[in-house]
Amino acid sequence: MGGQSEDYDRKITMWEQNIVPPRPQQRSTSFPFPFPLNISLRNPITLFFIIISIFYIVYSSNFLLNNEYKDCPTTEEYLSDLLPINNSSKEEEKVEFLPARSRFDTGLKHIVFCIAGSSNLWEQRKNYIKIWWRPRVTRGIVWLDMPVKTRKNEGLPEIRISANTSKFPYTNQQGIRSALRISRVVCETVRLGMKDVRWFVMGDDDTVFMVDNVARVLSKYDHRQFYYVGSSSESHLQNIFFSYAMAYGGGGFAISYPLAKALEKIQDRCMNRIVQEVIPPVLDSTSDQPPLFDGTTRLYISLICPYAQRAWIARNYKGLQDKIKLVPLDLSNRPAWYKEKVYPPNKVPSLEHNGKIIGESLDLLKYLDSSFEGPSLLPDDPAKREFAEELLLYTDTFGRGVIVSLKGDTDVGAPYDHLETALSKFDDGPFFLGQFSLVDIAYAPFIERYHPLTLDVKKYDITTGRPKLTAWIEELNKIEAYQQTKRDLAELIAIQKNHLGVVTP
Ligand SMILES: N[C@@H](CCC(=O)N[C@@H](CS)C(=O)NCC(=O)O)C(=O)O
Repeated sequence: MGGQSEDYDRKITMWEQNIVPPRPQQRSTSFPFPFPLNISLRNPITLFFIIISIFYIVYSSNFLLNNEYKDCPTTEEYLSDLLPINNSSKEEEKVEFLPARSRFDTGLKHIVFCIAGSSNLWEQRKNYIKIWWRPRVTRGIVWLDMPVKTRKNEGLPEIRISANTSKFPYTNQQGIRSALRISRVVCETVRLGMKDVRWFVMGDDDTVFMVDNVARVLSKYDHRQFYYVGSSSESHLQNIFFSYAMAYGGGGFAISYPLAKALEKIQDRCMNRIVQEVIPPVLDSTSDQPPLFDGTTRLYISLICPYAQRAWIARNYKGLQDKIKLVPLDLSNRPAWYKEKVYPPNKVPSLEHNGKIIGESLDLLKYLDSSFEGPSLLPDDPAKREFAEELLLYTDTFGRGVIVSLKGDTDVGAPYDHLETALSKFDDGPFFLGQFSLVDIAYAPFIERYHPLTLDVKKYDITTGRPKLTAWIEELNKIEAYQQTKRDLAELIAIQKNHLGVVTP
């Protein structure tokens, strides 16, 4: 005790020796804090920290105040949003809604671990898995990008190779493409059809699970309902970028069986849908020409041209975002090299492919469909193909009819009546040929402009009394390939009015 108190005294002495007499307080530019902090607002570093602190406080209070924890939607509510309308009468497709119980007999045998790993880190990362994995007790799969060397009796889960995800568009320049593969590990595990599964637990290859704890926590939740259990990331930045209201693979998260089954049905479709393409910069007369015929396929467009939009929609619909590079041009300040070296007609769209340049939007639709993979833009039915030709031919007549009516006194409705009749020909879908096709693509950019333009200039709504056309517009707007090509409508209308020389009355 005596030794300790001497030590304490010595420390006190040292502290006392270090006390510096307070400096005289600066006037006006210092905060009047009751402690000797010399904070000057003129100091840029101090200002920087104050601004950052204000941002932080505002951000955090916003998060805390607006983070209302509403009652979780029921499984039925979730299902109605997530699943396509299901007319099927199959019994097994129906989800049962059972009364809630307070605790369930969920054990380790009901849990399947879905581990996302990578082949190049496998030799180190597998040691993390060995810490928690219990051979013949825990169930699960490690999903890798490529095969790795394995040894017998290593006490590790089964290794499988993830499916190829190159067909999915990926345009996040800050991200890494492997995120697509990793996001699919739960769905890929669901597809294995393992028996008696209540929960799928996703984790990274360096996540260490306390497996008994996992089972104990999950037994609190009704595995027959939709549940997604986990926690926000330990990284503040991740939460800010993505969301505080989501769980991350680093700490692992669990998905109940019915939710995993529902997600498995829609995830790939969602991945095709939600990726917003980053459009490359628009090239003008000051821009260098991109290399010509270097093996890259390029679609030269203008972001506001309806003809170019046709080819752009077709490229997106066929899922060719990675294969066909967009080259947007500023037509009002066009680069001279475009006419001289790329496309002498000097119009957009044009496609650079296999050492040649192809132009004319309607020809391009057919070319894109026949020369590239992806969903077909024309049905096989010869009657539908014949009707497609007829409607493609009509595009010019239609355009002329609309323009004449906008500028003069001819019947505004006549061109749309023609479309309404055409849309009634096939009743196996809301589109011109029943299912979505290149005919819809040919008309879409023009209706997009003419609909509001006619309303503005002629006070005439083209959808009134035309249920087929109304439904067509509604369904068209749900097509992501088209959505992604839409620009600011007010700007498009202003351009059209200027181009046609029409004014709002
Ligand atoms: N018939 C062409 C028309 C293309 C077209 O007129 N594009 C306009 C832009 S919307 C253009 O390039 N105009 C430039 C010009 O005429 O000099 C097609 O269908 O591709």
